[in-house]
Amino acid sequence: MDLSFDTIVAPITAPGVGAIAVVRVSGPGTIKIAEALCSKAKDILAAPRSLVLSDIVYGGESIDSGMAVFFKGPESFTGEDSLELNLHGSPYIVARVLEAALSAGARMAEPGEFSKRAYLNGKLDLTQAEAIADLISAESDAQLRIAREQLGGKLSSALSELGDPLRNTLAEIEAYIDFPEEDIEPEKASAWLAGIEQVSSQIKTYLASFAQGRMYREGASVCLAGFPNVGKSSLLNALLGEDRAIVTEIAGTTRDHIEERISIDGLLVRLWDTAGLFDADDAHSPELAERLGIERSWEKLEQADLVLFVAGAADAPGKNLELRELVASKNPKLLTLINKSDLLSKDEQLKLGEVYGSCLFVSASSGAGLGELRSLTKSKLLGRGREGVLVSNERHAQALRKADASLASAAKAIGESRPPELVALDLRHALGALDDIVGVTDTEDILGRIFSKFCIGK
Ligand SMILES: Nc1nc2c(ncn2[C@@H]2O[C@H](COP(=O)(O)OP(=O)(O)OP(=O)(O)O)[C@@H](O)[C@H]2O)c(=O)[nH]1
Ligand SMILES: [Mg+2]
Repeated sequence: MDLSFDTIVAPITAPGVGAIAVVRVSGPGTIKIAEALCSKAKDILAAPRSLVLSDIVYGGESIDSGMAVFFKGPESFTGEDSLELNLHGSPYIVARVLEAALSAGARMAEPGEFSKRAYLNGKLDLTQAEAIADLISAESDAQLRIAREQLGGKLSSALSELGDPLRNTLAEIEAYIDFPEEDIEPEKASAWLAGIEQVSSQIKTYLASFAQGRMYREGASVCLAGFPNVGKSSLLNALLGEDRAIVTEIAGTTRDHIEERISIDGLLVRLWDTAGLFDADDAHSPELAERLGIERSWEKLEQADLVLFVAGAADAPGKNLELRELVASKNPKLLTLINKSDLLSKDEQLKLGEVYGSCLFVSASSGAGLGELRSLTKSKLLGRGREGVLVSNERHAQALRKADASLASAAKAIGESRPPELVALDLRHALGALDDIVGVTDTEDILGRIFSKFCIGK
């Protein structure tokens, strides 16, 4: 890959007015740009990694004064010479400084281009670069924790360990290919098979963590569903702590679904309130908008990681039980809530609890049971909690699936005593898929896809 880069520039702080704004320059022309822009260029360049107060000059006049710092490559984020200018936080000053840098030979950086250079210069592997993007967009403790672990290299080191036994097996198989007159001893073949199966089972363990990892990284989706008027919107408001959804005593109040984000003990949850599901026997006949809303409710509840099926405490359970069965047939990950528990005595709750089986009594009005609802929701979503390496990114999961498919094919080839060349080919494919997770060697396409999701300046 061609590593001769040009010099790029971009603001690395958010746009808008602020106390300071930072503009970063990176590439082989950095020194020239520092000399063109900074009145104190000599001092700045003589003392890398130190802040030096300097005027920023353009067109013969000073346009700002700020703290400049020079990073001599490879001791910089990108691995190449870089300059960071801490300016007064005015979008106008930033625009002028960018103009000055462009006229001194830089070009505007693409989104994620600084990180892409850091990757191409070996400062970060791909999972770490992705972790930076995740870190910046984190909205919950769980997202932050998982991104920091990945940035620290936890995933990369687990994956490189995973490939080691395969590399050994491959070397042994290749030795047989080089000396085709020797027969493959049956013990050898079964040792290879055992090694491959061990790696495959580790890959499966990592893949099994993906359902949980995805929820940590992207948040989980939870759908409130049930008949009209049971208090779904009231529960959304109660969990959110604000009057977001309209609540009335009229059945069919919610038409279009509403999505709100809440944090449950550090886990980001996208909570969906939906239109009450239509009851075919009800005299109430929904109009078109309501019917369309109901169709969407079914779609949403099928997609959710968890359905909170809501029944009203004062309603007859028969129809609710039927509806719950139907909902469970679309999405079996379900928790039954009996809302409006404030209308029932303890005895009545006990009796109703027996009818519904496993369920939780809550009251959107009084707040009863909501704490338990939060903790049950989290444990239903995440199971036993997390341990070990967690795969949280779809790209990584896809590569692991690909590697495992190649291992299955290698194992099959050994089992059928196929030529060792075929086994070696499968193993190379598996190793290639694992390597792609931490660093691709030549695929601009993959790099483009990863880094274009970054923001400008990262
Ligand atoms: N007593 C009592 N009333 C409640 C409770 N929760 C909701 N309600 C009332 O039940 C009625 C319906 O509440 P909503 O939250 O609009 O019900 P919904 O399930 O969203 O209804 P649709 O949007 O029509 O499907 C309103 O009059 C609420 O005040 C509760 O916990 N206790
Ligand atoms: Mg509603």
